[in-house]
Amino acid sequence: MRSLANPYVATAGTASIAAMAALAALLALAPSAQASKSGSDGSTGTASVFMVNPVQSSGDESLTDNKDADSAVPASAYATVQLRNLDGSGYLSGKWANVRTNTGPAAYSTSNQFLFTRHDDRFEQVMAYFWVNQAQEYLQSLGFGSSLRPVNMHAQDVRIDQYGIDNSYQTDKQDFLRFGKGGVDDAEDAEVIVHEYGHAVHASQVPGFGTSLDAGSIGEAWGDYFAVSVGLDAAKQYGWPVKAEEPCPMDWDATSYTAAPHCIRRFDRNLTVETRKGEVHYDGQIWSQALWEIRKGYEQLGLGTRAWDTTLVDSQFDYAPDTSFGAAAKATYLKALARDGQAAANLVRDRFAARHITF
Ligand SMILES: [Ca+2]
Ligand SMILES: [Ca+2]
Ligand SMILES: [Ca+2]
Ligand SMILES: [Zn+2]
Repeated sequence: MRSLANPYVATAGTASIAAMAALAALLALAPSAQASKSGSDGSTGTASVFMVNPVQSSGDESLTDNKDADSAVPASAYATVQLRNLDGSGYLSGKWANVRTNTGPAAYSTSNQFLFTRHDDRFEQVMAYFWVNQAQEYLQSLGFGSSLRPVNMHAQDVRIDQYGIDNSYQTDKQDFLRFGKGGVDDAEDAEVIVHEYGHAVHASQVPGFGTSLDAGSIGEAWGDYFAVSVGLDAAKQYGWPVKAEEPCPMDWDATSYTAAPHCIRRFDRNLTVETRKGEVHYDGQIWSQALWEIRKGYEQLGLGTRAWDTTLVDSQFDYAPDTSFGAAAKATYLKALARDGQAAANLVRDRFAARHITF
């Protein structure tokens, strides 16, 4: 194994990753005890995660998966973070996320210490727990579940799976998110995790959402936008670097299938309803560009991105399961008018109109 500087904590500066992994493995061997050491009630823990993803935090577009090798990603791509809302069982389950695995052992720690690197399958379990919790905390910080209606405010089931192809998905019927391992393991990129969580958000707001081409496209667009927004908010919260383009979802997962700069999709392709292809991910870029430009407009109006995200999420309650672009844009306009005033509403109308979405 190539020797790397320790990415975790200052007090363990001389330990190798191999030694840390061995320690972590020992900690995982005692499934009878209850987690109790960190936090008065065992609800908090310590974890190693990517700062959204290694490409976004480093700006290094030349990083590649290299068959899941630890050496493919510098130690500086990891941050040590607090895990919150754990249930005290020692597993990665808690108030807002329950992580299960069909590949490798379930992460377990009697002291809620989850310090793994990417080659260890438990790293993706940790990423999934941290980022699902982070996304729910973000929604709650906007008022959802207190001053506003709750949004997917329950323990979301998540599976890490040896799913063969490079795909992850959310299924409404069984209500779990599933992350595969094609190319870069999907759950190594927070923007993949939060994108999928975005589908669960829509499903919780409007049961059965996504039955028309437009609604399906809105679902993909929202997932991409939400992934970027939650990641940027987390970067601000924790002081993490953002060295890649902001409107770029899944910079790390996309190294397997895009040329640099690696973005699975973009918010600046100037697509309109006339240039759509009838495929929800592609056509979603029509909608996500409007969402991104409205975000920028809210900043210019002095309202800020959090106000826009609040308005956007609140408006989504009003989208029909088979909505058209026009009807959803109108619902968003009306919510912006009610919450943020005429200038904000005009901005919403204009940015959708620029994509040829009118009402
Ligand atoms: Ca991995
Ligand atoms: Ca992948
Ligand atoms: Ca990104
Ligand atoms: Zn999707």
